[in-house]
Amino acid sequence: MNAQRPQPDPQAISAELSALTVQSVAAGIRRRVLEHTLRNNGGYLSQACSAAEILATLFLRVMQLGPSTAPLIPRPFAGVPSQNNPAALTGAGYNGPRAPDLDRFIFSPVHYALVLYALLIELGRLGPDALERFNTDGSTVELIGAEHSPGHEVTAGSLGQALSQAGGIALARRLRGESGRVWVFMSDGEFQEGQTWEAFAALAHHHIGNLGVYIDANAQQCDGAMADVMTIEPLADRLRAFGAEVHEVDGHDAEALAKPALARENTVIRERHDTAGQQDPTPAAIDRPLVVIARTDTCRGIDLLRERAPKLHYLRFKSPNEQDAYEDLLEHWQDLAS
Ligand SMILES: Cc1ncc(C[n+]2csc(CCOP(=O)(O)OP(=O)(O)O)c2C)c(N)n1
Repeated sequence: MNAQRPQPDPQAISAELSALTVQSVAAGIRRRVLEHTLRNNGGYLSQACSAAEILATLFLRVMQLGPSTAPLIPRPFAGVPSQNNPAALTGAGYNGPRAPDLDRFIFSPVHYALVLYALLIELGRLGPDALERFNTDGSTVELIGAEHSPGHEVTAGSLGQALSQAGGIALARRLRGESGRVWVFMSDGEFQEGQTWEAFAALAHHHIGNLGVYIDANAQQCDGAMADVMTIEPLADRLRAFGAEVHEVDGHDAEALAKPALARENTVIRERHDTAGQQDPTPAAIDRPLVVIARTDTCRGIDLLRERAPKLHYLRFKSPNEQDAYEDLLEHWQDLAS
């Protein structure tokens, strides 16, 4: 029973959390996803390699989030939301409370769910034991995340849907005069989807400036390299043509990842200041979405994966020898990190 577990010391936890850096959290994500992949003979490991710094930067440097309001061990699935099901929950509480001045996080490529859970654990927002419920019947800790899964706010298992939902949320926030922004994490495969481009057209039409998108441009998809299946390039030019402010950065460089968002925040603060006393000093002063294309490496931090490139979408060990090589890597993880 939970009541019998030794209770963690809140002071020790808060000291530990304040020492976190993007690099330490990213390394923790990769190690945790590797460990889980070994335990389950399968996992979305290359997504941890590509996205670790992006997600860590969003949570540590970019988004304004309050402390988690959700339990360390997630509640079981309580049914889909409906008028008749007041018990239904989303996993957004792990990203903090909903408040007018706080940001909202929308997680789109939900096959990356394990990477998000690992991040939440590294940040102390989710208990490590939560992964024991991963992909089991009745659990919200889904293999393919859904709106009830920790850190998730919307259901987006069919790729390319979450941006449209996030755009609606951002528009509603602007209409209410809320200063909090909406941040969306997307994969590059989603830019092969028509709905993504419809969403950008709508963002441009409604002059949505309180929304930012970070793309894990890892150049891979299920069947191999994006360029071989169906290219999305030139992505930056295409997004600019759809009215977005676009930055292309090294997706493993925390400073480069945070810079466009921090620069925009300074502009918003300046504009709020300039318009003080006038009627509508909201983030609508900036009238276009921010997009950060994070160019990433699917094998970052785990070179062993390169032996499988470009088929890296889901790692399942092909032989005991291969599994042993990854076990060995995990065993020596600390030595590699130091
Ligand atoms: C609309 C839709 N089509 C196909 C799928 C199946 N699917 C799941 S993950 C994935 C890979 C897409 O590539 P990307 O999103 O770039 O992810 P990565 O390969 O980097 O993990 C696909 C095709 C899906 N979930 N939704």
